[in-house]
Amino acid sequence: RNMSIIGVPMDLGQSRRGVDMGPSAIRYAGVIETLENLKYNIADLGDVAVSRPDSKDNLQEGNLRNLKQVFECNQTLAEMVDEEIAEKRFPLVLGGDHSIAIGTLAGTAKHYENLGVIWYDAHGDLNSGETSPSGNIHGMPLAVSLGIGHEKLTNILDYAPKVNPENIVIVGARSLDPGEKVLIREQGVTVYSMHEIDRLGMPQVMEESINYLKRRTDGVHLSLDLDGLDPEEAPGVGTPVMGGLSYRESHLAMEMLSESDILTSAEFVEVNPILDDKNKTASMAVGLIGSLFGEKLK
Ligand code: DIR
Ligand code: MN
Ligand code: MN
Ligand code: MN
Repeated sequence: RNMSIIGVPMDLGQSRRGVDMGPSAIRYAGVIETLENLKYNIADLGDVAVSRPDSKDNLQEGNLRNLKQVFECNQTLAEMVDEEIAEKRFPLVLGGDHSIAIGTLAGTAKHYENLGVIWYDAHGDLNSGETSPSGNIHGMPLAVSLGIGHEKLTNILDYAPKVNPENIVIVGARSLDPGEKVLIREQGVTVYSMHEIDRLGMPQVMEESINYLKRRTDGVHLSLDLDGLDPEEAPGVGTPVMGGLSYRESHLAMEMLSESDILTSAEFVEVNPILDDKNKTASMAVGLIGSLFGEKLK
């Protein structure tokens, strides 16, 4: 099993510096060793270049902070992911803030008629320049993949939309902006918020999600924002929201995904070592990656 690891040291899609060190923190926590022990043949492609903004608070056209730099980086990332999939290598992308999902999805969705997406996150990331309260592009990547947002971003690799809204399942949501709620209703995105997860339990939520996506998609991407987990357990994130998923629930979710064998690409984002407690959140990401790729007590 061939896998390519791509680091994306991007912190310009949001307002707290330090998340650009996420890829190093996750590597330091042992991601390569963990996957090699699971018999993956790993190519670590290193980190995508991210250019620096001219000024600190760079709100550019249409309420999009650092649009130019975020666009350029995602363009490069999309080309790399595209190439790895073409060479039959599983792409595992390490962030960086969640704006990098724009590039990952652009490079991935090209290869599938009907790509499914599991968005594991406290947030919906369904804003556009018009609805965003922050101007931060990390709150927009899922909307961009639906073809909603700035044309520069929606048209990366010259096609749009990347994903059908009915092929998206959001897990762990507990902080949705008004415009995001409208979009979810209008577009038919499936959402398991913390309310549903508490009522149904993670086993049923994952079973339903997996069966649903299995029926209607020909590939599934997992986009896991570490802020989906509870900040008491995963403190190293820029936009913590209390009342989140536990480490145990998340492990179970990864193990069920592993057993289902539906995933065709994955990314782990928003680890900010500056805000972390002794690299705990990066270690948690590595633990989840281990479970996702088959580490289980036999
Ligand atoms: C908020 C926060 N909805 C925004 N989004 C975050 O700025 O659009 N996404 N933190 O992960
Ligand atoms: Mn996110
Ligand atoms: Mn497609
Ligand atoms: Mn989030």
